[in-house]
Amino acid sequence: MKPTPVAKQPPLGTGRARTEALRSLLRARHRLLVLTHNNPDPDSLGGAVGLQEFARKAVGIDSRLAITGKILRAENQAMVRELGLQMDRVEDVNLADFDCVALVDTQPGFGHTHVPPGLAVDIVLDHHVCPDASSSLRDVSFVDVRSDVGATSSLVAGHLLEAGVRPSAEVATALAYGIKTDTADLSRNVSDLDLRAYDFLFPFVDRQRLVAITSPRLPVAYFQTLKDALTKVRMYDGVVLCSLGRTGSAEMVAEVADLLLRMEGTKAVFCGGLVGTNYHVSVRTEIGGDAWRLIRASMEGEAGTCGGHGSVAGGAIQVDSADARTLRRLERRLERNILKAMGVAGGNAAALGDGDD
Ligand SMILES: [Mn+2]
Repeated sequence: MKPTPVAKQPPLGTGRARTEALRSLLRARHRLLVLTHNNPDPDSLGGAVGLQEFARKAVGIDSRLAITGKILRAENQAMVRELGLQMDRVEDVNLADFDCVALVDTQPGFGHTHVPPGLAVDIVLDHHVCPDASSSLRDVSFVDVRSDVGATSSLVAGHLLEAGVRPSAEVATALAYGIKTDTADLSRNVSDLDLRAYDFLFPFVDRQRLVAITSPRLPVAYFQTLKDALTKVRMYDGVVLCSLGRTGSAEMVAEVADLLLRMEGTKAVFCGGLVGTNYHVSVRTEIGGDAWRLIRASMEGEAGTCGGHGSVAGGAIQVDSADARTLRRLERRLERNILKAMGVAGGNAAALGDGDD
């Protein structure tokens, strides 16, 4: 399909004007392809199926969701299963079938995002900040990037609300779960839009299925990884560092970081783990902290990419060789940088259990 040319949208104003701009762009198209970042998380999946609902109910056009990587966390797998979310792998999709492409919860050029070469992106809906983003957004017709909003799912729910669309139970539950995970149950990085979006969705949410998604059974390997991670925790004054060494997925790095932030007295958590030849990093800070500043400071001089908002940030560093020595050196550099950025003197880290008799 040949895309119908659409004039570049003027700078977007209020919520209603944004929604109208999105609707008029989609009206000129026939079939939408929705993409997320690699290994999609609940917010990107929620935002993606929410945009599909918008395309279907506010505009009347058909769409497909296509992903790269895997659905990793047990909760995310439960989300796909419980809500019957339909998606293809990007490599299995015939790109010529689509005349409109949307990126949800990410932007062109982000390190954890694969857009097939030559595929032009028409729509970007996201809430991350990235220094290299502006140049890659130049050719995108509809850009809705709001870094003050806690979840991309909230942006998308806002468009459904503005357009008067009643979401299905599946879509509403997916969007609500996306908001819940990215805002830690509406406790961090929460904007007025996140609250309004959640209120709007709540009457449509299938609470039974939401609980099934939130508390799924976990594989034994999960507990093994957690046990290993806890033995490697290093605690400084208010700063908790943890290396998972070689690990199965970047999601586990993020999950351990979330868990450690709950430790009393913790102001910031820095967690890392090597997956293949990528060293994944997750940074979490107390509410009001700036995880984005910390991750940038820690990754100074390293070959990698990072993104984040408010008290949550993540990144990945490419390592030339995945041997133990290289890993140790990298971790030492990162540790030095983050302690410096936090204004904490290094040298005397405590391990979990150090205080026991
Ligand atoms: Mn998100």
